[in-house]
Amino acid sequence: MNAENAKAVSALNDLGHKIPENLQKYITSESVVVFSPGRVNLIGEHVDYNDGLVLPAAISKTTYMAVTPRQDDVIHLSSLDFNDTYSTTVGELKKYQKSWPNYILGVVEQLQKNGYEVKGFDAFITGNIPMGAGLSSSAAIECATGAALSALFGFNIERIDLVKMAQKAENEFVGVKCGIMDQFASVFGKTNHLIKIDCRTLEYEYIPFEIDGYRIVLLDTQVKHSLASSAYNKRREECEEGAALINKKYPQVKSLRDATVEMVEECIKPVDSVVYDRCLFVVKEINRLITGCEDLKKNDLVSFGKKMFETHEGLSKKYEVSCSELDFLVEYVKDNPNVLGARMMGGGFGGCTINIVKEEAIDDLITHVGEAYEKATGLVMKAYVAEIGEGTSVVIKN
Ligand code: GAF
Repeated sequence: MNAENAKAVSALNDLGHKIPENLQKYITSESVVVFSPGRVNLIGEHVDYNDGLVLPAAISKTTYMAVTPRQDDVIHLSSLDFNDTYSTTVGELKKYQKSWPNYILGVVEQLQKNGYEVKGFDAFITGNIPMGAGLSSSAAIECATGAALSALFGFNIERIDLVKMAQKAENEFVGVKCGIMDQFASVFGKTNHLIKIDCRTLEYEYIPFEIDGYRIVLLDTQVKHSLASSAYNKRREECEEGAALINKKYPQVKSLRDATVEMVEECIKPVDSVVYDRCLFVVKEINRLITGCEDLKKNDLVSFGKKMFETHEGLSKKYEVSCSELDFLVEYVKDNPNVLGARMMGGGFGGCTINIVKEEAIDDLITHVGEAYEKATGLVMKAYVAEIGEGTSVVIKN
């Protein structure tokens, strides 16, 4: 590492961001180093791909990536945490069994499709985002790749275009038809702010997140059921089916964002009870986000917390993307006066619940829920207090 890099590393240390020691030895004078965070989402679940509004934030758990140019056309990928390496070439982007190299190669493919000439490079990645916990470690890898290669090869890509390419990489190369929320939150995150994103227009607004005396606590089920990505794609299809049914009678409805509860009742209920349940949840969730943001503006956390429980109920019973482990964690804290709100978060079928918890009650809560969870499921729960941090940043660029 040269003197400039050493300075950058120590400046980052001062900001509480450490370039992990295991990564430092791979940083040369030609390297670019970026970090890209995971995310939480306060409310607005499974609505991004229905053109709705969402309220995520980047967290201070991040992926770090160092990329260095090569003289040939080889792409060499190395995960320091998995102790795993993959090699391919810029002309032959293979899909692997393991998902992490695909997140990187999917972004390379998008760059190429958009006319950027990616040359050979070495990438080393490490990080501290819990895997499979629904905190979007995949989006973090995708966004890190876009930002790192843009800086390495001088593409100067706008942040919003990095977001779109990262999402497309997941849609097309990985095969998960995700919305835009995770990649947007990872790139646009801002310390101590939520991002209210309109997923149709991509306009966004930062909302200061001040919950005096309370913290966001993530309770991690430690499960990730295998049907997650196929069920996710199926939900998206069901929503599109529902929107098309409404569109026949109300042509102004292009997606569920434009629909009302009454339209869902009139046009979908008589036709398909499953699609009806899915769409009813989405339309109500979009409305819940709007009123939830008003609660936050008025600092009415009690009312906001109730909405989180309602969201969980809908995701579990109507949208059917929860699982017994997530339901257990939400049910267990429901009547606890120190917990204002709790719900499953992200795509579902495992991962974390997000909880708003009184600061002084956090330790006790984690102990008690953890014991009860282990007794009920035989699994050891994990818990994290989420700090809201910065979005994707290039931290070393020569
Ligand atoms: C996953 C997806 F990647 C997001 O786009 C979003 O749909 C979320 O599930 C559910 O709100 O994280």
